Amino acid sequence: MTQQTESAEQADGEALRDLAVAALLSARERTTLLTTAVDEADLVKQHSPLMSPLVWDLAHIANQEELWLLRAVGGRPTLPLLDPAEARRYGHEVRGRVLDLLSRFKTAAGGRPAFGAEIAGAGAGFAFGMVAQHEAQHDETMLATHQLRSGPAVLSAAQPPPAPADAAALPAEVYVPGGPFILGTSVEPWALDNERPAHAVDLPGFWLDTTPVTNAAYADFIAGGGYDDPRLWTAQGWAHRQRAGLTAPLFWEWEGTWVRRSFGATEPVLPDEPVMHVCWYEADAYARWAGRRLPAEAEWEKAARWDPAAGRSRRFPWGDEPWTPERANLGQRYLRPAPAGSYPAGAAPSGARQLIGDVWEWTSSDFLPYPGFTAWPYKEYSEVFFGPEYKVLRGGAFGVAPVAIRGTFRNWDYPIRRQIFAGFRTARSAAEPSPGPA
Ligand code: AVJ
Ligand code: FE
Repeated sequence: MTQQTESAEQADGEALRDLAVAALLSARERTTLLTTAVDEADLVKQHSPLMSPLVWDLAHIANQEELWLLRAVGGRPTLPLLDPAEARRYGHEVRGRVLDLLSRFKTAAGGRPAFGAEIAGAGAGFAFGMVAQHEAQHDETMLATHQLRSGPAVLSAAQPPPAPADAAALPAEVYVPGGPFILGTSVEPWALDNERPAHAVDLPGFWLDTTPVTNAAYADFIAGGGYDDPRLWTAQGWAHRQRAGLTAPLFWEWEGTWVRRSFGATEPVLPDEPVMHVCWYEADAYARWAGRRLPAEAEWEKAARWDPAAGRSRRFPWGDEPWTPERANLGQRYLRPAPAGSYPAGAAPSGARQLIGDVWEWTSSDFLPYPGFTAWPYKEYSEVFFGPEYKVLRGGAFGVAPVAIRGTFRNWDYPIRRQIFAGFRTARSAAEPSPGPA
């Protein structure tokens, strides 16, 4: 076996500093928009028992930034409940001091920044990358709060372009050959603790859907009685389906045809758009109905990162270069996923599309530590969540900022969760490449 490697495109300290500044400013721009699109009463209101008021996210973002960038890592001050004006003032003050700190940044000997928390194998400046990702994650959480609130639309965005000409002719599935590959990373500078360390995993060959499962395909599952057949569901899934009265994705309504609520507007369900707002149990039942299964997390990452020709794992499906708007639907530029088959420039070597962006993808895997995991910089980021009660999601959605997603990124949630921007694709095992069903 040849030595497997992961690509190590280590940016130098100055470049990472500039990336941190850009990611912090971009996240704050989005935070500001999400918290000024509604009035003050709306900011302090709890729109759903599932979500905090938006003002909580606002103050929490500033509090984490102060804790990790302006104080020594350690004691966590309790956050007083702030009103919107206080929360804004606090965020502004913390950010001013952080930008001041970054502007006084000096590159230390060896090209490493002179400050910032160190993590084994990662460059310094990690704390800044972590804080930028944290704010971006809460921007996605706040977007989910916006989707749950009632009342007229307050957010607007352009429509994603129609699917490219070749989308209709794409094969339904792509083959990912068997063999070992490198899962996780030890070189990605801002990879979080749960993505580390890089390690070899040997997988049998498998087939994976070329694109996420569409609304049209999911509507067939509903029309075919998928919600009424307990044989398609796990025991826990069926119990949940019964208890919660699930009959369709969250936000869907039947009005002689399927319509859905999207950020305050009611619209037809678009047939070729990836399905979203389904829980893990629904995704798992659909896959069984289709005679398939959810991909394991390692399968998803192999399909997204492994370059068989080069014998190494890429940072992203398209290669090692950073995201560009042609490569994936990220950053809340559109407030919906793009049609299935979009983003040919973001395709993986296997030919799979839209692995990054559009919708989070449920995997069959529980959220567990990789061999050699070390909690960093605090156990509450990942470690306290490891275990069978959480399922792993991969790839990020249209609401995720580019700084907060990469081929190794791991998200997790309860299998009943539906308000997140999650869909899925399906897989099947196969030892040898052979034509899949039409
Ligand atoms: C990684 C999305 C599960 O929102 O609970 C935000 C990210 N951690 N603040 C979450 C996070 C701390 C986390 N998820
Ligand atoms: Fe947080």
